[in-house]
Amino acid sequence: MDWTSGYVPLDEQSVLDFARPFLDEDPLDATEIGDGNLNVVFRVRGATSSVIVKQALPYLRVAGEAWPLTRHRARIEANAIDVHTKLAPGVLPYTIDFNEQMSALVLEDLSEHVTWRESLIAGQVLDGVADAVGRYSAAVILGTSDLLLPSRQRKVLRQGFVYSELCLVTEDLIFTAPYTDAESNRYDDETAPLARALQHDRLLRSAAAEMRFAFKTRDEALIHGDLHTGSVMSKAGDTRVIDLEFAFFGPFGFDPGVLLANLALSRLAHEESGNLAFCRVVDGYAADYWAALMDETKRLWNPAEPWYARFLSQFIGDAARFAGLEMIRRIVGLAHAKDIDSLALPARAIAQSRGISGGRALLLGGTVHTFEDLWHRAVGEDANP
Ligand code: SR1
Ligand code: MG
Repeated sequence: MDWTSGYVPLDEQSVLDFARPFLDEDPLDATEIGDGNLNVVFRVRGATSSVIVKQALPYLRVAGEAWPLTRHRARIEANAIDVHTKLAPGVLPYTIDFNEQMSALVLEDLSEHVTWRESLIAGQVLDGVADAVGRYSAAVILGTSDLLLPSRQRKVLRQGFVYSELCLVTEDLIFTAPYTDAESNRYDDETAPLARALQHDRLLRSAAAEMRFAFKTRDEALIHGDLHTGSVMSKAGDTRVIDLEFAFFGPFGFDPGVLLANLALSRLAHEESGNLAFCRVVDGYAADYWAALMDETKRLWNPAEPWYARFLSQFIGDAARFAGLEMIRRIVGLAHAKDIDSLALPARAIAQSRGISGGRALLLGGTVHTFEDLWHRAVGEDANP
């Protein structure tokens, strides 16, 4: 089959032929392993080697054909992997091929890695993961910003990553839907009164609108755009950041906010399950992530620059507010945090309520100036049980 003449959705059978040029062995078998909301992902294996084939569908997988999307996100992901790999070598998955017509990436198989989220849910410690992701965040944030990248180069790069269809999805799911009676919202009966109250919370709606405006207009850096703990995979000191289809030029604080929010939800889940020892691990992850981000920022940019302290202050303030929105939408919106959803009642309902309160405190509790303040607000009064 000629795989360059047009788009064909792959299945476990046809992907064998598609992937054969990259494996050169026989027999091959394939399994669809995608558990994300957007694409199909196949692992294709021979006796000695394997690859991942990730294909964009012309619609949002989690919503079905009723939510059409172009397949352009595959091109965005391929390009973003290239740019971020130059800035953070070894952190992104190695791209073996990109087939534009098929909207399919052929990627190295990280079969021995686990997602950070799954390891968090299992209570398994991954060494070095937070440090690696913190350094990655700093490298891509600073490296694609006007702080480090020469203007002319940046203007060209900027044109390749405009506000995309997936930015519209984020705009809707994080900044709008949770504060309206949107059909896409999903919440447990126990959480319904809190979820509905968000729709009438004028202060919160105003804060969400302000941050939505920041998300849409502040094209400060080529960010990952969906840096939750399911977008990180790790094994024995080798950490990778995956799923770059949401990449766009957005605000500095967005990626750190999303990441810290997902860690905070994990922390709440462990606390409500009574797993206090693992709470300390998650506290450590969050602190290590932020420390690595700051350390690498200092290394890449001149801390003697008079503007440096003010820059950092705005950075953490924004991260805190984006974190608040991410916490709330992972409880009442379309895409939930499995960390909390997998709890039994009543722990699940308590964690959900605390997640919403933490998000609200981050958005409305006054400007956050330090990481400790951010984390304390996110995980609540019982940060040190
Ligand atoms: C409909 S897509 C839902 C979510 O999945 C992605 O990973 C993003 O987080 C998005 O908001
Ligand atoms: Mg994803």
